Amino acid sequence: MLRAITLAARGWGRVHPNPLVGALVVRDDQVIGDGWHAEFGGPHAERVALDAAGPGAKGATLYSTLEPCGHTGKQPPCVAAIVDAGIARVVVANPDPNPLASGGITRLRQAGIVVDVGILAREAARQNFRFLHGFSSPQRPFVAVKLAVSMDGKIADATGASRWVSGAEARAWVHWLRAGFGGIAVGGRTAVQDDVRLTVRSVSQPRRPPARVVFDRDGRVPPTHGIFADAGAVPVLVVVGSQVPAVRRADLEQAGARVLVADHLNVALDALAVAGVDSVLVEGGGRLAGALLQDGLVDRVYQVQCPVWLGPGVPAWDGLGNSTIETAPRWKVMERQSLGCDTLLVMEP
Ligand code: AOF
Ligand code: ZN
Repeated sequence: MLRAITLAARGWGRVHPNPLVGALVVRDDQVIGDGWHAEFGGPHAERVALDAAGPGAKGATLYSTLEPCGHTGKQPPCVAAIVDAGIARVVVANPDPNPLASGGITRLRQAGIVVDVGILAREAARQNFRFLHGFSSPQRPFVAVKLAVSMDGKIADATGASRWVSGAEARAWVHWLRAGFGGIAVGGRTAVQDDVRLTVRSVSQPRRPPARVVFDRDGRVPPTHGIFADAGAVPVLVVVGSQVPAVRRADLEQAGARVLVADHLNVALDALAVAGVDSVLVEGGGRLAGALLQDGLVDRVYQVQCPVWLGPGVPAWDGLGNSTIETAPRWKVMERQSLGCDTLLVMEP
């Protein structure tokens, strides 16, 4: 199943709003076919794996990271392909929450196939967060915060310079990560200080480029900012507080931005969901990260830990309230990974 999850990752940035899915056909402990969902609307992972396995699939086991579909959508039902191939057993990580497609497990069992559900369910769900979140909590986006942090907990030096706290590998990885989100966000201060573009600049391009989002409560980002240059091609949403004058909002709109008005972060997130941003990767600054964490609005943290000391500088998670060792929020590390000289920690509450 771990191998199927690894295969599913190849669809990152290409399959949404459909799921990331990987599948394997295994016979006598040998993988005789594998597949993944590579492109939205394209062949499903299970069918690709069955096609690769050919007639050897008869009596074999199929592993899939998601319940095989029982419906005809843009693709024919995987359940029919599995039954036709003579598969004896199906191992599934997660049931499919999509009411149109679900019911596959029941139908496989009715056809006399042994089905085991829940193998590496949490790992597969973590990978498919965007698809699953869309069914469980569509009223607000999935919120991940990504920060590159020094040994002493800073994301920029005392002058505000953050280029580059992390190394080249980590920076390339961030562009890959961006491709899997519906929006990439920063606070207003960071947008100005770092002159951000928030585009995906990597070899593999997302099917739809993520929207750029600036949480700019005080209306700091000038309408002349470079982020608006290509606002026609990749949307820019600016969330301002209600005290920002209407003329400033009009100027931002004139520059190509879509302006949302919200005085609280949770309201801002709801407004983003209404605007079609289903998931957002927040890349700073420290105050926005701290405020989101403090308000319990963060679903996942990608923290890139970097072997550098910045001394006085910009704190990573600014403005958190007092806590003691006993009461401090303590999260689970779900993944650790080397990114060149840096270390990625993926954390969840
Ligand atoms: C995928 N890829 O590998 C699997 C999916 O419109 P369709 O026919 O592509 O069906 C999409 C639904 O099928 C999707 O939302 C999910 O519920 C189910 N399984 N979808 O795109 C796959 N296995
Ligand atoms: Zn299918």
